[in-house]
Amino acid sequence: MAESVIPTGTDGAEPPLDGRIAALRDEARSALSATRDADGLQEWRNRYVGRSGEVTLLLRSVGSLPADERAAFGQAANRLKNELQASFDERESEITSAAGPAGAIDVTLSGRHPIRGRLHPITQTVREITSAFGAMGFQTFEGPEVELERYNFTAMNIPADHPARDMFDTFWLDRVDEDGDRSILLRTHTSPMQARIMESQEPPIRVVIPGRCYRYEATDASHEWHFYQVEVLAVDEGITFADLKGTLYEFARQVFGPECKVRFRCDFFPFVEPGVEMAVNCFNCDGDPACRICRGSGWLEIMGAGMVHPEVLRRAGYDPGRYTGFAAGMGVERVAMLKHGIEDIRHFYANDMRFLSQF
Ligand code: FA5
Repeated sequence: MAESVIPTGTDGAEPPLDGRIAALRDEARSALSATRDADGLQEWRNRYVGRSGEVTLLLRSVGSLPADERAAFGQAANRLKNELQASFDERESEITSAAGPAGAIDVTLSGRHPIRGRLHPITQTVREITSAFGAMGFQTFEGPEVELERYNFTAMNIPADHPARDMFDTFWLDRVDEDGDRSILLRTHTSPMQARIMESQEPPIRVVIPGRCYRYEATDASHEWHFYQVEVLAVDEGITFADLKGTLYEFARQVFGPECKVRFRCDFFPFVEPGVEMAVNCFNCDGDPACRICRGSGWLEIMGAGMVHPEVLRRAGYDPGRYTGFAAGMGVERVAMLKHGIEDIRHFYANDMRFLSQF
């Protein structure tokens, strides 16, 4: 038994048994009233009533006493144990209620940092593209992803059975109209919004339309079966090919920086005449034949563009003799890949936080 707990007489002799119990009671009580928090309570419990506590040891010592003293001492030690346990419970509830209703909350602990969300890199790129055009006076519109065949194809000068429909491998919805033709699809490009905008507004028109598109194609490093495009449309009197070049070049400088170079080459789309593809210089090389990104050409195509076909204007109810316009459709993932040097489009939709948290 610890000397500090069981006082001995001044002459070194053991005090009487009930004196030892009384001394331990006094000491334990005053230690209990000095406790201030949960840690202090735990420490007290270990010291007095825990498995190796003073009272427990006292009880264990009963067996070593002379037989005629055991019963009285054992009862007194048990009483002490129960009494101290009751005092402990009381003190514990005093301390807990003094800590306030939340009890266990320690307001001095530092908080946990919440995980901050961020915009997906494609959303960031869409916003960057639309704000570059916004600075040139273009308004942003959105439209349906589930589209009517007549907007996706017919209004864009791609009638049924036109070979140009092969350019767009299409996801059709399982619905046929009264002629037995399929009439609803997941839009293959944002160009149908040209027709929707033109039938609802009069020129002058300057709009950009971001949105998701779907194509029934195999995926690879630069192709996804779903991807974003931003459509650009300007229609007014006197719009020329020079406006198309100037606007798209300015967009490229805004998004890729003032050193960016662009290249226009002839291309075919049934809804523009003439049609072009626009490419920007490769971020990875300067025409290195071994470059995996541009395959040695030094250029990366990011959009199709051209002067709005007179037939598309006519179908929309505009007079092609009076109005002209230009249109473009760019791949947002391709723009993001160029800007950030990303080699594989599939990273964007793999939901890997190691990739996404870089943006
Ligand atoms: C079109 O979709 C035309 N509607 C673009 C257009 C609009 C031309 C207005 C003229 C006037 P194209 O199929 O080339 O064109 O697609 C345009 C861009 O979308 C491509 O340059 C590319 O950046 C992106 N794109 C096309 N297919 C995919 C795909 N499977 N995965 C990722 N991006 C794609």
